[in-house]
Amino acid sequence: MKMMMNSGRTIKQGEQLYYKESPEYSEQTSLCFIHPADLFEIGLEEGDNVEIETETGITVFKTVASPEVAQGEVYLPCGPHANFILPPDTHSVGAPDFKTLMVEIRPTSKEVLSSWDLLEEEGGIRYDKFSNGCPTISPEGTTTIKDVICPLCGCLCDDIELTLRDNRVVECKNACSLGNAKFLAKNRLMKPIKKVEGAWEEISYEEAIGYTADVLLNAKRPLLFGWSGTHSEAQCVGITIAECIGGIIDNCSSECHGPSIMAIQEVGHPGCTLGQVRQRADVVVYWGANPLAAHPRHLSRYSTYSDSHFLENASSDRRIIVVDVRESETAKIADEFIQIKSGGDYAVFSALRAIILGKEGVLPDTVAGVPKDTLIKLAKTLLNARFGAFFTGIGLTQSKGKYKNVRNAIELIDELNRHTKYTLTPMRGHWNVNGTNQTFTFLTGYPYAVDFSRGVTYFNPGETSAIDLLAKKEVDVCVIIGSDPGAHFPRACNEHLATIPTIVIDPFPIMSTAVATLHIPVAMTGVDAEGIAYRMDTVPLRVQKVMDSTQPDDAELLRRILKTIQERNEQQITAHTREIDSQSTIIPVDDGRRPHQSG
Ligand SMILES: Nc1nc2c(c(=O)[nH]1)N[C@H]1C(S)=C(S)[C@@H](COP(=O)(O)OP(=O)(O)OC[C@H]3O[C@@H](n4cnc5c(=O)[nH]c(N)nc54)[C@H](O)[C@@H]3O)O[C@H]1N2
Ligand SMILES: Nc1nc2c(c(=O)[nH]1)N[C@H]1C(S)=C(S)[C@@H](COP(=O)(O)OP(=O)(O)OC[C@H]3O[C@@H](n4cnc5c(=O)[nH]c(N)nc54)[C@H](O)[C@@H]3O)O[C@H]1N2
Ligand code: SF4
Ligand SMILES: [Mo]
Repeated sequence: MKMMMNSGRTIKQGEQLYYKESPEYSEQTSLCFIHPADLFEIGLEEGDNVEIETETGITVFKTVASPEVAQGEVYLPCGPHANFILPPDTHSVGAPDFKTLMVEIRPTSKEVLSSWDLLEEEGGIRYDKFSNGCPTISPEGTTTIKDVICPLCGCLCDDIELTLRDNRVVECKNACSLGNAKFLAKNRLMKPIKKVEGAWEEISYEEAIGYTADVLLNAKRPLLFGWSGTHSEAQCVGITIAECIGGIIDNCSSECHGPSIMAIQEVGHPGCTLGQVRQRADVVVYWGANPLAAHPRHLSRYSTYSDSHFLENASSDRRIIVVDVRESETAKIADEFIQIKSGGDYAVFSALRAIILGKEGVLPDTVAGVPKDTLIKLAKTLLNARFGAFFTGIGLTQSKGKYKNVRNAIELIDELNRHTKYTLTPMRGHWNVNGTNQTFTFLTGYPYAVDFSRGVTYFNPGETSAIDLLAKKEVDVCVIIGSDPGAHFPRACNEHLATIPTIVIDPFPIMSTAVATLHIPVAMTGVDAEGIAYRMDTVPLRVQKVMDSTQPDDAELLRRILKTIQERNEQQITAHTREIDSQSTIIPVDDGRRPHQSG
């Protein structure tokens, strides 16, 4: 049966992000949420397996009956299983069709594969020698530290309380289950590991740094990708390396909220701080975002459940509206849920703009599955706000229309601002993905996908963005830092990563480790490393460390790689110059050849 695939966050998938080697992670990423009527039509019961096929791949998922999902659609958790069947085409924006892809679904008696199995099919080799080691050093006895910042999602909650004992975080208070799972994660990688003849061998940091510098120096089209999972000081060193080697540097926004940035570049950003939303907003709209699974404390700290300086009965006075293609967890607790057809956002924004302009007569009876009356009622609610806040998710940037959806959302905000006060904030995913856009922009002029190969910066999502470059096999060396394409990129990208020198810099063994030639472990920001991160509303916060580390942090490691590149580059230039000098004594300059052409 042909169905529409939508993929995204679930709370349980998120709880396993720092346990990707575990069977529980594979269990969570291989689920297929499907409407009971569709299950019946395929002739299956909940829990039976299905095979999902696209032009790119085929793999097995376990069904979960979910009346929340629209008939004719399936919802897959974000992870290696969904991406095993995902074509890498990004339609020139950098982000593939994570949320709108036609797939073929049929019953199967085959078993679900583990994430490691999938990565091995993509050309990788699993890493499963866990020592349960611990590179952190806590103070003697038991220590409790308050007001710690959670380095997981763009909310950067700053009220976490951690208890440390025996070099580990042993208790975590106030965080949601995602933050909690990250703070308590244990399987850190203890030493750099290198793939030698198909097996993993431990090597020294010095050797790892030398290898990285060498391959980067000799690369023709090196890509440095990730950066959302590290602090901004490290991002700045990374940009310097990219410039030094004439490489490309890209960050996770190219596959995430990059399209939101493209829209903002076109029509501006009516933003505000989260504090303003908390104190003033009486209408909050989550559009294509599901914070209960992806930013679990957003509602209690800034919207639905938070108190407010200016609203007397904040939780009852505030109206929460959710627009999604399925009845997500957040939709269930909203005052109003508008269910639209997949990819129908652009039309719905246009319809709302028309209504607000007094042109509702031009509208048909339904727009993208939403009755006209519902839209008129929604427009009234929006107009009646004293302060309205839109939070837009990747349901807009990764579905049909991509950046144009966000552009139209901003233009709706513009329209509403003729009548009352409205703002829009993208629900930035990683804890420092917004930081990547700040550092990239202030150092290079562009927010992501920056190509230094021309000697000046060049930015063209769809051409200089990571998924496009890898899928076209353009990259000959890749450094992955603070990101896990092994779990989150379409399979074609991983298949290419497995054929080139790929260096992973990450505190944990991750899915990308499988396709890497070298993995260098580092201290983890927010636990044993510190630095600046930018919250989703662009407020910079200093993420503190709570323990010392026996490993370098990202900034330090990258500085050492940069220094080695500069030294070896110097040596190569000196050797090259010496060669030219010696040849120029042999080759007469007046024979028409410039000395360096002979070298
Ligand atoms: N649990 C968990 N939390 C995370 C992460 C994680 O991996 N796991 N990752 C973090 C990251 S990187 C990010 S970017 C954020 C993302 O956070 P969100 O933006 O909330 O991301 P998703 O859950 O992928 O998608 C949001 C919603 O878009 C809906 N959607 C799909 N298609 C359409 C459409 O055509 N129109 C509309 N209006 N909606 C549509 C989906 O049904 C889904 O409910 O989460 C962050 N937090
Ligand atoms: N099917 C499907 N696929 C998707 C999506 C989808 O909706 N559906 N969403 C896409 C989106 S929006 C995104 S952003 C990506 C997910 O984006 P990824 O970047 O792949 O997300 P994570 O797996 O959380 O990777 C973060 C990494 O940072 C590491 N890390 C944590 N702290 C530190 C540190 O201090 N230093 C370093 N060096 N590393 C650190 C963690 O160990 C982890 O490996 O997935 C994309 N893929
Ligand atoms: S909402 Fe985000 S920042 Fe806050 S505790 Fe949860 S994961 Fe951490
Ligand atoms: Mo993201």
